[in-house]
Amino acid sequence: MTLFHQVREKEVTKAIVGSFLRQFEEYVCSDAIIVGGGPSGLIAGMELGKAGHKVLIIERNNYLGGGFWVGGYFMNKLTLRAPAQQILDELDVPYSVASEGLYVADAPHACSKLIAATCDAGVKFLSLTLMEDLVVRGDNRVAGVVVNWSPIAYLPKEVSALDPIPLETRVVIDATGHDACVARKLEQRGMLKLAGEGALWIEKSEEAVVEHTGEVYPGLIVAGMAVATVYGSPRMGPTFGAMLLSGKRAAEVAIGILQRTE
Ligand code: 48F
Repeated sequence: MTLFHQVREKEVTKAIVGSFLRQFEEYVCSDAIIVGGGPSGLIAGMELGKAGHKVLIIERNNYLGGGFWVGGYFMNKLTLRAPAQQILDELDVPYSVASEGLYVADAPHACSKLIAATCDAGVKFLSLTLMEDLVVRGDNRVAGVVVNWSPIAYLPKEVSALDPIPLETRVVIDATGHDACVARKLEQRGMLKLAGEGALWIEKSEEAVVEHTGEVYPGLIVAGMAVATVYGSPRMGPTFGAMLLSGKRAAEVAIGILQRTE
């Protein structure tokens, strides 16, 4: 008599491979692909998932959460200004009042709740997956992303010449943070001009990020710090309210596009 049910090794491997491949095949085509699993990308995915859309988040790291795990200076504390604490309430994340209109939460608690809520909304993930390029057809509309395994980027050139694969979607959200990697791909081809983010100024930055969150090119929405890089607004430092509100706005814009293009 053993504690666990008897299962052979080959069954374990088949369960992993089968489950991954079934999901991968299903998400070769989706309603929305979000590149970047940081706070803005996760919130955008959660809202799109809750609205019933088929969403895939592409994340180059082997973990989700981006800068939301560590907060400022690796101190594992997140600050948010009102009214963004309402999103912590929605996620059931505890926080304390630091001063009037300023709130502090434990980063691991907030990040793990946000990831769980995004999973609960039905969003799927491809981690250790790098967005290498975009699919843009003759109608000048972003229609998908081109991905490869992240470790490919760290291999010597002689062995890294492995073709990536394309995934089709109806709308792409660039939530890659300060690098704005997706928008950058369009800039490299002269299809978009990125202003580059300005020096740190929290109040101005948060307002500007939320205000400018939207479609920058047909089929491509920018969210989170990628917005500052595209529009040249100040960087914001260790405060996260605008990331959450920007993610929500990105989802609203995406839902509008999905309704228009049905
Ligand atoms: O950097 P990140 O957390 O972006 P965000 O949602 O939030 C920014 C804040 O964390 C913070 C800040 C404001 O308080 O200044 O920095 O805008 O998450 C971006 C995610 O995108 C992934 C990256 O690993 C990270 O998890 N990423 C970046 N480039 C790629 C990518 C790529 N080419 N392919 C796949 N994932």
